[in-house]
Amino acid sequence: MKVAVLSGGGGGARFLRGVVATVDPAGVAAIVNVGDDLEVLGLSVSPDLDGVLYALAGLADEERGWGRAEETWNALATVESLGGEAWFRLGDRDLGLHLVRTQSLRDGDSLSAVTARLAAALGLETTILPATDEPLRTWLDTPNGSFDFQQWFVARAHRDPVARVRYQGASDARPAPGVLDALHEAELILIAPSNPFVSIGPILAVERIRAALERRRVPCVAVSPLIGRQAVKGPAAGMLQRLEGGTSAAHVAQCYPGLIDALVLDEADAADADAVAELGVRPLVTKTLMRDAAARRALAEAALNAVALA
Ligand code: FO1
Repeated sequence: MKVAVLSGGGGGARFLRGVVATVDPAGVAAIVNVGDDLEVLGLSVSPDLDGVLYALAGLADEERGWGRAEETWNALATVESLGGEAWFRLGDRDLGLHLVRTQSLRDGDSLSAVTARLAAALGLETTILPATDEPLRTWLDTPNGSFDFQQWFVARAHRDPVARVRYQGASDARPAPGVLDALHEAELILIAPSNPFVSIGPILAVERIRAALERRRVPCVAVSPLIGRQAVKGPAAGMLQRLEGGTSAAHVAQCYPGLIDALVLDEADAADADAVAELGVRPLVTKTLMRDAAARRALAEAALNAVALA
């Protein structure tokens, strides 16, 4: 089965593990957010692409939710002791990937080409695509100023309330090679349980990706990132409250107007199912917490079957 999955890093990457455990990984294409990308210590870092690469390769630190398992921090300690930039923590193992990516980009390769090589080197059969090869950066406007994503998220611990999200460069950004093909060839499109504003939003801000979803001939199923109207981790609930006016599953569905046919929501949010249905989106209620491999797989199966079951 051919499946295209729009994804961010943390929850999206875990969900992708469930998807590739359920269908042939070679039939899966992950279209990944690059709005969080940044340069640190002269290195090009793509946190969500790396989250997906590490998760699918079984290298991710599941507890921390980002970076690699069994990480050490010697290089960072040296950076810190020398007065270098240490707010964004790059571990020793993680650094190796950023070195390879940075060199390839400096040699003129595109982000999608480098990512394909990294995925192959990690033995992955799944296609991993940045949403775009062009610069697209998420900015948050807050009462305390405007910050790029990682300044807001990491350096300021996403404490500043967000009044507006902007996707700098999105209007000129073209989908990376392979993205539109993956969407056109897919028998099913999934939107992972990632933050709608800062993980999925930047992908949908690429006009031709949004248009491909609007004109889809196959079902598109989103998975809500909320459980009991709260985020499992991160700022999704606060952002939904401020930017959509609430944290029900219906508010999640409203983030994807005309783009989804079904929404998978948690049992704790079952009371929201009718409001989701009123939006013309089929609700599918199940357990969505991905605490282990069996739970990841069960959630992926629910999403893959959401339309068939309805
Ligand atoms: N998140 C943090 O909260 N603090 C960090 O120091 C940090 C470093 C980091 C390094 C590499 C990487 O791939 C991700 C990293 N993240 C860190 C996570 C990242 O900021 C976000 O989780 C994602 O961008 C959101 O999807």
